[in-house]
Amino acid sequence: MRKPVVLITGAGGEIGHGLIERLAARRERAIVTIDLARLDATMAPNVDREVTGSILDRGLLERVLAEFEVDLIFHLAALLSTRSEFTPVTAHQVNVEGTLTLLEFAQHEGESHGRPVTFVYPSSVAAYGLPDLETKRATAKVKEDEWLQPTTMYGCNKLACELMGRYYARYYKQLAAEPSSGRVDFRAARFPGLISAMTMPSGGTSDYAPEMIHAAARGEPYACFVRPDTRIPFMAMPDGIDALLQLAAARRDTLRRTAYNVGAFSPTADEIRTVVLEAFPRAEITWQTDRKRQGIVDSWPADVDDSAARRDWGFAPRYDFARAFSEYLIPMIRKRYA
Ligand code: AKB
Repeated sequence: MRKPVVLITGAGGEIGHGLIERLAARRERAIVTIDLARLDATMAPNVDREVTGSILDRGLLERVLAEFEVDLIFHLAALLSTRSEFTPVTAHQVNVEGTLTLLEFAQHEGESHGRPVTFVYPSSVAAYGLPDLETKRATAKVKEDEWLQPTTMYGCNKLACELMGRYYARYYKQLAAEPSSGRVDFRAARFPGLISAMTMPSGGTSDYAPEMIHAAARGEPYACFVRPDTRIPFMAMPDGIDALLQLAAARRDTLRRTAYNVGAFSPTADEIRTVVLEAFPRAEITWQTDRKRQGIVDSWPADVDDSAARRDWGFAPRYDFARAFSEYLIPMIRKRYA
């Protein structure tokens, strides 16, 4: 009998780091990972099988299918927003075709063991696209079904994957020819910018916040690539991991949507600079706006309405802006660079 396992793609990235640590501590399922690169030495011992390769490699996925009974997937592999603008075709291949390949894999896996596979997908606020700053300022908290006109390739990819997931879930039963044929229990959380004390993101547009904090802690100058008044939602990484685990564990019949907003705090870049300077008074943080990256964050909402996630699966972030800095980011980052 094959034992149920959890499969994590893009496991070596920022979210994978925290997620593997938490899943390994729970010891509920064996952990199988897929990433293009080897996991770093601190993570590898927490994993039962580390597969090195691409999610676009169907042969590789077939070998995983043959060997393991995957009943839970965290599909984290993706190219982030700034990087996707430089290589939009590759972004589509990795972000959309990769997800489609994995949804098919999940469908086959579900058929082979007769139960739906829970497929947890980190979507993004990049799925939204507000037309101009005036509209952004007039829109306090965006709801899931509003302003879904993304302006970036990454945003288009995230929205496309949410819709493909919904298709594979056959969630809207009236549209499905055979309602019971859905073998993929797809669940997506639309994440804001995530800030981790332990790892640095790469290729994202919300990266200015973590970059500013880590540079200050390392005693390096930092030129912020967005205007001081730029406001988008953020979340501390531990709350992001909690959200994924809670969403994965939620009872299917309590979920009224396939994609949920999740948010925590929504400071301007200047407010972030102020708290960073309070913690690291010698930090040198200047402003050097990058027109393209500014355009991307200007199209993202200033904040999100996450009441559906709170109501349906009990989402409740532990860290607001003040606590994220005073109880998580500053102490952990100080320790990291000490
Ligand atoms: C990015 O900046 O691309 C990501 C995101 C908000 O999805 N951090």
